[in-house]
Amino acid sequence: MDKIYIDNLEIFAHHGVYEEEQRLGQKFVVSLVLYTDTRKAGLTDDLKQTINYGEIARQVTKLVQAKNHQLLECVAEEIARMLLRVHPLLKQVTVKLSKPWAPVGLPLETVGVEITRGWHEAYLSLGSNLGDKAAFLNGAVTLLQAQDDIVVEKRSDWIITEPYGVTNQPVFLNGCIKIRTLLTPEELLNVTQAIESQAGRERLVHWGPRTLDIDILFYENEIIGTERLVVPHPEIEKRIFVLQPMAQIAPWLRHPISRKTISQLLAELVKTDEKGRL
Ligand code: A4P
Ligand code: MG
Repeated sequence: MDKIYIDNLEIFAHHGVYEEEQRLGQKFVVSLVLYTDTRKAGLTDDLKQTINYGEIARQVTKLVQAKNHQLLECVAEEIARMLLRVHPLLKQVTVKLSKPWAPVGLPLETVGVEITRGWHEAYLSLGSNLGDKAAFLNGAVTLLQAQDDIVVEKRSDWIITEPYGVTNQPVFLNGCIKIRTLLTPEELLNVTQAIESQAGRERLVHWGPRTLDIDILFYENEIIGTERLVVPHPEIEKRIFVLQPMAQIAPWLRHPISRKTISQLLAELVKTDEKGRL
């Protein structure tokens, strides 16, 4: 991806663990790598098509001086988050923050932290088979959208589906959404589980009836297998109630393990189902 640089922006501010650092203040030096597509700006010579580095430098200065923190890590995280949220053309940012006057008492040149943060694309599946199902699904979208670090970009139709797994339960309303998020996969799971709880979800029966179920289907092309989180969701290729709505919003998306597209997975599942019924 293209990059825009800001090197060694000096800011006088009051961060640090020591009381003197908070009281007297010191010099901080910020360098940024702004990852963005500069192609349009390059062809049109139009400032509106790109990120204005003057504006960014002023925003960063204001932010660094607005509040006192103990840790450079915290200041760097705030800078990255603010820039990614304010500038839609910014996909990713590297923030390097150093303290040339750090009170370490030894002859070092500088100390600092460097972090890279960015927007991540993810797909979620939503399901409900109790109460006002549409209201639960719509409510989940509204709550996700209300999160500072999540943008809902696409939504499938809500479709009525027959229960899978435990079959003697009411029909489901299912759908999928595409989001963009600054959260890590685990943080995203914390948010989706909090929204499930808000919808009065009780985990009584595995695969049993529920007011709201939110599963993380894909998070970029990441393959995750921890005790709490398996991504891509391991049941995607077996579930028509996931593949049908996914085919509406991302038919070309490739499963990172099988490398098959959603359309392919759906066609294969429909075929196996038909064979099963013969
Ligand atoms: N977990 C691991 N990976 C993930 C992930 N990618 N996304 C863990 C979300 N959670 C993940 O989930 C149990 C644990 O899975 C979580 O604590 C999390 O740490 P749960 O939602 O508490 O339990 P559950 O929903 O009963 O089990 P599970 O396996 O999530 O079931 P599913 O996969 O959600 O399936 N039929 C139709 N037609 N439509 C449906 O929506 N849903 C289910 C439930 C069954 N049949 C259905 C439908
Ligand atoms: Mg679930």
